[in-house]
Amino acid sequence: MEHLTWVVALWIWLGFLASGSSSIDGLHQAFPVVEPDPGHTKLRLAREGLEIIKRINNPIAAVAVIGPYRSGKSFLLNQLLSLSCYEGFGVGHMRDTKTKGIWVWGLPVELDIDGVKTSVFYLDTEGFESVGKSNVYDDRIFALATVMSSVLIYNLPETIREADISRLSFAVELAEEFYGRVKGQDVAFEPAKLLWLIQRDFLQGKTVQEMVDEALRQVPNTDGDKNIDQINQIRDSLAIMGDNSTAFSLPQPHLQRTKLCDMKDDELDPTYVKKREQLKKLVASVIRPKIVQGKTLNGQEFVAFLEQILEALNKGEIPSTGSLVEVFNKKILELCLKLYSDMMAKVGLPLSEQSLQEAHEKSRVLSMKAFDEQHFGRHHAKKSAMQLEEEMDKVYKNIILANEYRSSKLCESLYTRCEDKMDQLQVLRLPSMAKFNAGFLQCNQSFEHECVGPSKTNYEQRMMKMLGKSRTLFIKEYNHRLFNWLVAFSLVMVVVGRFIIKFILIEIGAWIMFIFLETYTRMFWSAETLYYNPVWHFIVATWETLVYNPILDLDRWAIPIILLGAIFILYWRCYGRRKHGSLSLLPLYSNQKGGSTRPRTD
Ligand SMILES: Nc1nc2c(ncn2[C@@H]2O[C@H](COP(=O)(O)OP(=O)(O)O)[C@@H](O)[C@H]2O)c(=O)[nH]1
Ligand SMILES: [Mg+2]
Repeated sequence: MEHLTWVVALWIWLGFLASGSSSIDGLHQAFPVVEPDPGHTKLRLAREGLEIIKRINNPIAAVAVIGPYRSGKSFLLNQLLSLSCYEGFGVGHMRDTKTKGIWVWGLPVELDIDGVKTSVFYLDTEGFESVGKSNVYDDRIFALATVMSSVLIYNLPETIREADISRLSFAVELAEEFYGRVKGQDVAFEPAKLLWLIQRDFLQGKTVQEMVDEALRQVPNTDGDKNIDQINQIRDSLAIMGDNSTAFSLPQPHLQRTKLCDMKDDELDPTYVKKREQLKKLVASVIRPKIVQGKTLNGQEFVAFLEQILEALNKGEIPSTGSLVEVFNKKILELCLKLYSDMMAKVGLPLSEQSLQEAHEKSRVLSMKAFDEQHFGRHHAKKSAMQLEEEMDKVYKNIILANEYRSSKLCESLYTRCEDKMDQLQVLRLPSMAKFNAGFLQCNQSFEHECVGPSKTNYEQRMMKMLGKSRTLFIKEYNHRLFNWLVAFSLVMVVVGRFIIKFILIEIGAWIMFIFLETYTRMFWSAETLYYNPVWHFIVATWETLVYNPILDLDRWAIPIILLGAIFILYWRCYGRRKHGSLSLLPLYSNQKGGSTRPRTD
């Protein structure tokens, strides 16, 4: 039994070892990271290389070697990684397939950089000046290597030529765009440190630094040649980048270049081996983890960064710093747009057009200021700024629409409220001009005060029309109803004079009034003459004082009061008079039975 356990344990251990070594073995090769698309003008990501990078959790740094085709880039990388040509990157004379796109060595070198464990990837690139491909493609590879690496080794087989200088203009532009960002803010990404590597001994007594300096020195341009002028400008910028660039020379490893791959270190030129080791140390000393927007990147993030950059570089005809600037400003742009939208969301709608415009201006200026403080790119940020303006305008247009909608909703409801109120005032039981006017005024004022926004003018006009109509109608009805009330009043007084108070003068007065109203005014006076008559005004004034007074709203209380009055009179008639007798001061109708006003004693 014990024996069996041992066998199982050994078997598991062996299995573990095998799987471990196979995973290392699996990585002990180069993988494509970026490859050309079928048209061989643009680049696309290669899944295998990205998978390798994604697995890394440490901060990542990359060393990329660029340079002309067949300048010994792959060989150099193998030397830096201590790999033979058979295991490392494919070296020109050995394999038919040349390096296409960008490749990565599967096993990163782990370095301790300022106490941070960093995984350094080595990248091999397709060389330029290769025939049959567009220049734009070369530029894309060059641009991508420049952006993604922390150390960019520019491998030169001979001396520095003008073409090399102008090719570096992209790196210069990048450094200019992204490096000089407003103080205290994150840089989009630090430009790679440039390492001029001059292979072979072409130096003719000069040090390599002298050679670089000479190459970067301005050349006289007496004819004002545009091309020379441009290259002189790049020279200037490269010289400003001085801090960021180092020069280094490597002698020939051996004279027999085709046999290089079969040679061990002790067969190679000892100076070469020594210098190569120095170069390794130099690379290790200058390399820093890639920092993007203030943060180091792990494998996943590095791949995401790569995707972003590649998309930007593939955009348009030629790879440009402008499109990179756009990529980095995208997030800032979104944040600033959000800032604008948030500020505008706080503005309570509806608002008058002018106030809305003012709020828009204020928010726009603030978010533009925020963008100016944070954006990347010195010269190319204008496009992003314009885009932000456009986006804000779009949001503003929607807010304008929302404002119009809210304003019309609000004014509509106020209008309807007023209309209802006016309708109510029309049907008052006891019509009162003062009451109507007060309602009218209140309606008008509350509308004027509360209805705001673009719909105001429109509704104001409708409101005026409605109020005007309502008023005319009311006045017409008012006089008419008051007249009717007067007629009714005269009749009531007839009844009161005859049956209740039994005072003949009142009855006669009431009859005269009734006849006057019903015959004379109708026959000889038009409604206008009647209603413009001072007596009518007096009647109106009395009526108004009665009906619309601050103590009692007669419109509401008239019926209860009349009922009460009737009850009281009835009571007085049936009970009170029996007790106290009637007043004898007034000429009353004589009692038919007793003929006297004597109080009854029974
Ligand atoms: N003479 C000489 N040949 C080299 C040197 N480095 C590489 N080679 C050879 O140049 C050829 C192209 O090398 P390779 O690394 O494939 O160049 P790549 O196209 O830039 O990657 C191969 O035959 C290498 O053996 C060097 O420093 N001196
Ligand atoms: Mg190669």
